[in-house]
Amino acid sequence: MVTFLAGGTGTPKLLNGAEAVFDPSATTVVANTGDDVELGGHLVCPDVDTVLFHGGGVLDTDTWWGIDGDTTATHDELQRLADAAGLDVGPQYLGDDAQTAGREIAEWRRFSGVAEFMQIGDRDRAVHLTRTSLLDEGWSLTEVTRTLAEAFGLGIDLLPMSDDPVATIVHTDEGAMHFQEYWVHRRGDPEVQEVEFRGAETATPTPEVRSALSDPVVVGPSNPVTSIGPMTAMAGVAEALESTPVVAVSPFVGSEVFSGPAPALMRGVGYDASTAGVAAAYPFADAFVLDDDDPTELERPVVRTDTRIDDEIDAARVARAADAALSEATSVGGDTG
Ligand code: FO1
Ligand code: CA
Repeated sequence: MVTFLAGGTGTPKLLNGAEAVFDPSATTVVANTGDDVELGGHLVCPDVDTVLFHGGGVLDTDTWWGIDGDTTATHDELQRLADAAGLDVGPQYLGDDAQTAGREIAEWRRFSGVAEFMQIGDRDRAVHLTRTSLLDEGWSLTEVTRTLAEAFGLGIDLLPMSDDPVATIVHTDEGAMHFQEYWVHRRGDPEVQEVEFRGAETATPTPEVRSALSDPVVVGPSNPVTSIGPMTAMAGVAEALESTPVVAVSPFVGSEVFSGPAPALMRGVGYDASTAGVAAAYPFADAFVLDDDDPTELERPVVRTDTRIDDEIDAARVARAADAALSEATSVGGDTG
């Protein structure tokens, strides 16, 4: 059994070749939900959906989000109607009165659907609409995700990190904003001062997640701050990771990153934007997978390979390195119980 902790791009890229090494029927993926937003009333779970669409063989692997070849008829019409009505475009938070009962903090991830600021494909939207309707009927996000996973024919188990809402809020020189507003609307431009996981003090990992965290864990090459940070901000997660073998694949090569906003976010929360910073962010990791060209020396066991992942062959190579690192982790640090 093995459990992957996944954000939106790095870990799904690793999963794209991991089945050559890790049996899918013995693999669980815990996906970050701190990036989730309610857009026009529909709950969008980008990191869950990237793994869902990947496992279903329909992910757009040019962008690593959304469904390959999806149309955008509804999205385009929403833009046209907003333009015709002379309405403001861009993210607009909805206030308290728009909240769904019991989903506190919703205002921080709840955006108007007028000229929606994220591009939502038509088939993608069907997932959000189904998810939201089932939640409204009282299903948990875990149950909804299991049902969607069946519909997409996933070979692995896919779990949202929590059934409770957590919103990743980026505090910047231009004010506090939701991660999606910072990343999609503002293209990571404002200067990051602090990152907050709103709701994480009261959110709990589900029993399914707690059980998955008793297996050996691979932290994929995801963003330590916004992909893994929301998970470890919940009570009990860091402790669970301390008592199981954990391997982390660095998303950095020294101080370079293959893609995404990790450097600015790492610096913003006070870590070095480097592999050394990743090691500091992951005190629970027993071993690391680092790139051949990464000069970083760590005090924990390291397995080196070429960590650039462009295709399934690359992914399988990094997965083999993670498997080798797990053997090291099991012998040095992790308690297999
Ligand atoms: N990323 C973008 O850069 N632009 C978009 O318009 C966009 C839309 C979108 C819709 C659904 C979805 O699941 C993801 C989407 N993403 C988009 C990706 C997402 O913003 C982030 O890359 C992840 O949250 C990072 O993990
Ligand atoms: Ca450990």
